[in-house]
Amino acid sequence: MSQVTVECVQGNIADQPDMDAIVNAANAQLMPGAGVAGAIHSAAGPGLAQECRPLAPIRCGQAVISSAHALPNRHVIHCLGPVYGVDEPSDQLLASCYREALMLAEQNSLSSVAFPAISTGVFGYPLREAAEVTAQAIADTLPRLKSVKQVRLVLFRSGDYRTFRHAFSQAGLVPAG
Ligand code: AR6
Repeated sequence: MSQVTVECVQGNIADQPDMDAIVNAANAQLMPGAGVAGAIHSAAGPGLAQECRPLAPIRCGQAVISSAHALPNRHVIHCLGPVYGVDEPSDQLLASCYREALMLAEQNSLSSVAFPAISTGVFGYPLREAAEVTAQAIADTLPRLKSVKQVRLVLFRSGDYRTFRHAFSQAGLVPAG
C-alpha cells in the first residue's frame, strides 16, 4: 500500500496555503501568462519572474523549481506541458511533467505538492485524456516517493473536477464515488 495521500479538489492553484509546493503550467520562458501561470505570477509578485529568467528556456516535459516569493508555499515547480497535436508523443510528455515535478519535490525533501491540470487550457489537451494520462503518471511515480506524502490535483471547473475524480478512482488513487 502506498503511504501517499492523493486527492482531487476544485479550486485555485494559487490558493493552496497548506502545500509545500504548487506546480505552474508554465511557458518555456517561465514568464507570466494566462490561466495558471497568470494566477501564480500575480500572487507571487515580480520576484518570481526575476528568479525564473536564468532557468529558462525549459523543454517540453521538463520541470524546474524556484522559491515561491509572496505565495504561502515554499516552492513553485514549473512544468512545460505539451501543446496538444504539436508536441509528440503528447501522452509521454505530459506524464513526464508529473513525474519530473514529483521527483524534484522528492529531491528537495518536500512533503506535499499541488498540481493544476497541465496542458488542458491554452495548450488544448482534451480533458478526459489528460486526466487518464495524469492518473497513470502519478500512480507510476508513487512507489518512488519517500518524502512526498500528499499529492493534490486542483481543478478550476466543476466538470473538470468530476472528470479527474473519475479517472483517479479508475486508477485506484482515490476512493470511488
Ligand atoms: N487554478 C487552477 N486551475 C486553473 C487556474 C487556477 N487559477 N486557472 C486556469 N486553470 P492553462 P496550459 C485551469 O492554460 O494548458 C499560459 O498562458 C484551466 O482551466 O493555465 O498548460 C502559459 O503561459 C485548465 O484546465 O495551462 C503557457 O503559455 C488548466 O488549468 C500556456 O498557458 C491549465 O490551463 C500553458 O497552457
